[in-house]
Amino acid sequence: MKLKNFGVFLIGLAAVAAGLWMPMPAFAHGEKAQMAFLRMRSIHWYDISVSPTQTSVNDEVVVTGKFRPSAFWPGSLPEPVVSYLNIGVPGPVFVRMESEVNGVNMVNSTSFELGATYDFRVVIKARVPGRYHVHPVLHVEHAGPLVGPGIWVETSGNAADFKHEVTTLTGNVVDLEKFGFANVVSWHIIWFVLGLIWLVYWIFFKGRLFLPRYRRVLELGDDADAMITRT
Ligand SMILES: [Cu+2]
Repeated sequence: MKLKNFGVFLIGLAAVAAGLWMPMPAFAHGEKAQMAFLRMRSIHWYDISVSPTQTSVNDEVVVTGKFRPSAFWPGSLPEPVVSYLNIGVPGPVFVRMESEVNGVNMVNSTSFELGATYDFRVVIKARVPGRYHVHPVLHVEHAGPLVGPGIWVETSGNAADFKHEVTTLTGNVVDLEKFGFANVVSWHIIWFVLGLIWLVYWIFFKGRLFLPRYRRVLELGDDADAMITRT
């Protein structure tokens, strides 16, 4: 075998080997690609703990840690005057049960001072099985979400087993997964039927109002080509 042919053979072998190599799924979802001024000068997150990281549907996961709105907050970013502590996960795979900042109930929005340190604790409950990156996140009005470090949590079990019931002050037990669902369905049906009647009326009884060109063709009959002019 000539040296050149041997080289081609080696490259071919390398290509086949590369094809056999199992590609790893991409894990990142943009958090590392955030602009430097967001990562270095907005919210500093530290001592973040997510526990447990192996869980099953209906189990609670506690997210704790500290954050400090930077004293060097960028001028181009609205300050956390109205901000909301939340958990960043892909979709409603957990529900939030409790949220507190410095030991104070914080299910609502609040204001944070630049340069101060805050201690937070959020309790979430596993809803959908899967492997999720759980981040603490601070939503700042006009600035958007500022995410903290993500920690993988693996939820096992069956989504159908998820229970989310609360007892009201009057003693009623309400299933928050289905509460008001019949209302949602009936209003959808009502508006869908009304919309359909409206469409049928204007299309079939008012002479195809949505299709002006079709109406014009009908009017002109054999002379429909007259619609097309050189100008
Ligand atoms: Cu993440």
